[in-house]
Amino acid sequence: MTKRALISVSDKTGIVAFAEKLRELGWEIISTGGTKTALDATGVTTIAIDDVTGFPEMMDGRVKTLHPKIHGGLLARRDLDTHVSAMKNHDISPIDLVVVNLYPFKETILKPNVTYVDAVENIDIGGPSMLRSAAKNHASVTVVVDPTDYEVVLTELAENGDTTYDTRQKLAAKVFRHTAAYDALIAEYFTAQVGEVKPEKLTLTYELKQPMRYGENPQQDADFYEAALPTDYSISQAKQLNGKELSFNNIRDADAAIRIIRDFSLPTVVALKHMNPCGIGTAETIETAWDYAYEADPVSIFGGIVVLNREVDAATAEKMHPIFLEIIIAPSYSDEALAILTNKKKNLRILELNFAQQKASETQKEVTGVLGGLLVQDQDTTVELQDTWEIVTKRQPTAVEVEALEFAWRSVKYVKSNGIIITNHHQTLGVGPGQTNRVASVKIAIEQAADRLEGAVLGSDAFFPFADNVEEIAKAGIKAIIQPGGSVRDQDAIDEADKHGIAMVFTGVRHFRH
Ligand code: 93A
Repeated sequence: MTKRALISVSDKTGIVAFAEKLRELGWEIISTGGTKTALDATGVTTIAIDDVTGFPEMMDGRVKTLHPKIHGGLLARRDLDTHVSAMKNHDISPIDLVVVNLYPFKETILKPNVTYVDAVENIDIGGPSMLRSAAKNHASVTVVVDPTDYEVVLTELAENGDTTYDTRQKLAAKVFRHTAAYDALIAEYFTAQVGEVKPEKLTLTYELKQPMRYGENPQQDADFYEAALPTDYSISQAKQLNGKELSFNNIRDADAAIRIIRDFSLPTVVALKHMNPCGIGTAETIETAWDYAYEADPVSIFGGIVVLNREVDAATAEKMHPIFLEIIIAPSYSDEALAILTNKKKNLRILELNFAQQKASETQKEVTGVLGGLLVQDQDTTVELQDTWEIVTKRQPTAVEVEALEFAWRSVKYVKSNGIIITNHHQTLGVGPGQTNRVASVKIAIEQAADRLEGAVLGSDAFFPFADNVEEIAKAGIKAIIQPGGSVRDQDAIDEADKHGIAMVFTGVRHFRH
């Protein structure tokens, strides 16, 4: 019996060549309006869908293939007499191959001025139905949703007259992934439209962006998936101008760095290692900001990630060039700067990022994997105003100290907990990240800031559980502290600060980062 294919595609890439070959192999082709027009124009003979269903395409194409003559032909089990006789009784012919790709819903909602009506109209119903019918019946039916699979199907048909079961099963799995993701995106869009904040099912869609050589360690396989609707201010959207492919650790570090710098509007440079900032500098010019960030810790920056929030100029590039860095990220680079940075550094990863979308990136949910689940939270992007600060000690901070405390508070937010930072008003001086007790973090930060403690202030991401922290801070000669407060022993810390003439500010906001 003559084999029949149904072709109905929005993305018409490669479809003519595919259909021509199919005809050469003796197949009949049924097709829908636009697809038929495209094929007919090139001389490929096809059967109109109306001639199969006995109905015209109607309601602006909303109903064209949704018919028992189509779905019966796709779903009927060829190995069951009852199904075969049902086909016979109702004059249904089997369909052995389905080639469908769907209305471009994602492309439609990405259009700048898309209307709700247009988005809804681009929800494909008939296409996914055919894909799902064919995929369910993959025992007998071949289903192709991706033009890159045309070749393997044609090869098998040419060689054996049919596809292998193995191929059909793989194609069916791909179809269910495809329709699931298609629906998930529609669900995401609708959920956002109705403003549902805690949907009972989470339908996030991610697409394979980059298979990686390995994960956090060489023994771990890894891949990079990007959100179907990524924000511009994200590592997956950054343009790589130079260097090796980003690794798993690169991507995480780069992501951490671009989050930190969002909190700084003046020319700022953030240097980062292993998810912790190791140097942050703010100045009138990006060149001086680089100096500050570099001098903050010239040891840790080695092999680090550097993000700058202004165009990189030649002078800054000259200073960065001798330092071994893994990644540089900036909104732009002057031609001269790029030439300097890439000179003899073919491995240095240089990324260009759209900083205009910084704010938009803040609304995206933060997703953390745990065994058996996902934790979803807002990003820690609370706007904090100085007028909500409470000065809890006898001594008030000086104006210069207030400026430094403000810088410290912004900088400590992304230090891993327990996080301690020592800064002046434009530069970090000591970072104490990730210790299992707070006093250990204090000691690390003090040791690093060492001979630069004159006029320095200290920030702590969470309250001091004991006064011992303040004792250590006093010993170092630091005169101003900023921390959330909220411990049952707050008074002990305040008393200790008063004893040493230290000014202490409570912000009331905690910034754990684990
Ligand atoms: O509007 S639909 O949901 N109703 C249908 O019955 C139907 N059948 C096929 N969309 C339908 N399609 C889709 O039309 C296919 O998935 C494909 O994307 C598109 C091809 O239309 P044309 O051949 O007219 O360009």
